[in-house]
Amino acid sequence: MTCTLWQTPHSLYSGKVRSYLIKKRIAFREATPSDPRFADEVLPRVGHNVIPVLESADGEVWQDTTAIIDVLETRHPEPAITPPGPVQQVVAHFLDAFGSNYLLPLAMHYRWSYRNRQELFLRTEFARAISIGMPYEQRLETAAKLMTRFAGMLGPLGVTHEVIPAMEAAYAELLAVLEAHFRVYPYLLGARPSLADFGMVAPLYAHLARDPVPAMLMRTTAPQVARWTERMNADEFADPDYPDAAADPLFPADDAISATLEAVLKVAFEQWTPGLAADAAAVDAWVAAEGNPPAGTVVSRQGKRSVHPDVGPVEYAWRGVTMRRASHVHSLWHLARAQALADALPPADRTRLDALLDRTGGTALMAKRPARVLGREGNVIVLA
Ligand SMILES: N[C@@H](CCC(=O)N[C@@H](CS)C(=O)NCC(=O)O)C(=O)O
Repeated sequence: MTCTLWQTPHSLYSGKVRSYLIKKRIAFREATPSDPRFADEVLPRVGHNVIPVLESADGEVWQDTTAIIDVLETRHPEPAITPPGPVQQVVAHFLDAFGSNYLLPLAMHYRWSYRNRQELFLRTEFARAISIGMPYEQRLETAAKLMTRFAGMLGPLGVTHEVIPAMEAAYAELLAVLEAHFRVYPYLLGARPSLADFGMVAPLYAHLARDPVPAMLMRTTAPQVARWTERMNADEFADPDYPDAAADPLFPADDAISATLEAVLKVAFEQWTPGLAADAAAVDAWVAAEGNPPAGTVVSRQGKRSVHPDVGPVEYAWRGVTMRRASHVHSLWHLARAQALADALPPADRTRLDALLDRTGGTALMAKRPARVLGREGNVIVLA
């Protein structure tokens, strides 16, 4: 039975699910939003305009990459993408949230701040989402209008001239530690792909490895990261760089986290903590301003359904600049999955996690959360 992935090749979150489906060897076909069935039959069941959407062979429809992977994992447990160690599992969930949320503004920056250097490429990519019923030139023109809508997201994401140098320096640091890691290991947790890889490949593939300007940067400064994005899109690979992984293609025993992955965690915690704290404070302020609304209330300004809702602006110091952007509620909901796993650890495992967090600067971030728990119902984030 074959499911359908509604996607486009240049869509950040589609890349996450595609990679997952490939690595799990789940049969799927791809379809694009230019097919009228998407607007007529699929989107009404999601509730708002978004990709990716996964449609099962018997017509069930799922949205949000996290929800899609959750449901598929219950139906296709093998090959395992969950490492056996409890600390490894927390790390995998953390990096899924980090890649899927924190890196979104950076990916959008490299796509849209350099739009004029990659215009034809982007028009060609966006045209695939546009009705095939019109002449190609007209599709390219229509694509340009759609692109202007997406480019307009840079402001709410906080990407301004003032902060771009700091963002680019932060990305260079991240690429450097990832490059060092992928010289030794084919995937983040070791020999096998996990949620960590699927979350990280979302921004690092569709935008940062495919769009011409960031692709040039990645390929020339972090070629092993570029190769990992390719590896994440193939069910098997034969790179001779990892003889140990070829000999033992399992997750590391004894809940081990490699030194090179610890270096990645250190960078990730350092870069994400201030923004995440600001997002948590924004949700607390919104809950108070709304009079502590009941469970089930949609967490979004004016209750508006949106792919990534916000509850008002945030402002915080970050790497020598002041970040000003819309709050990002989804980050908190996503990170809470890692936090819940950490909270449930038995004391001995918790002690080992705490030692890791202490070494990598992650204690504050893993403790940071809004006072109210966030849930997800009907494809939107709600108060639990
Ligand atoms: N958290 C969602 C994000 C999905 C998402 O942002 N999709 C983008 C394309 S990659 C989109 O459809 N955006 C439309 C919009 O923001 O209006 C997921 O994991 O699926």
